[in-house]
Amino acid sequence: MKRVITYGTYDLLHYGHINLLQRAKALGDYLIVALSTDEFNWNMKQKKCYFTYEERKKMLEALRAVDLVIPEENWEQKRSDVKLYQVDTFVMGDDWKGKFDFLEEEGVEVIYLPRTPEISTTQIKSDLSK
Ligand code: C2G
Repeated sequence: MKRVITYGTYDLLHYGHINLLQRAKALGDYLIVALSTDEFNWNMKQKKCYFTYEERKKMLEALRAVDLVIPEENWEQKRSDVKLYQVDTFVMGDDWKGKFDFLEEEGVEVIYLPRTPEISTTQIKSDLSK
């Protein structure tokens, strides 16, 4: 069983997120999403989510592509996560290209997938505020 992991905030879930998750799942058999907690988002990413962690987790768990959702609480946990969950492949959108190549030292395949153009949570918020 090939295990894939990806990380993110996934606020205001949209088709760009879905495209990423479906491509990530297609790279293996089991997809784990490490979902940024509200505290991590606010303290480390200065992101104020519209939906709480529990609400964002519930939406991801409803997706056929997603097998497990775990909390992302800090930047450092990736190295231990890939060991703990016996991950074969780490996937992120290519806005993160190069940032997580160190995980190859843990024997993990690191893949950056092209982002879906023209959609983002920030764009949605901006459009709705007009
Ligand atoms: N994404 C995408 N296309 C978009 C928007 C997002 O492919 N139009 C991808 C991002 O590249 C990321 C995932 O969807 O891989 C989740 O995006 P965010 O929720 O914005 O995640 P981010 O805030 O980048 O958090 O430790 C890593 C961080 O937690 C990543």
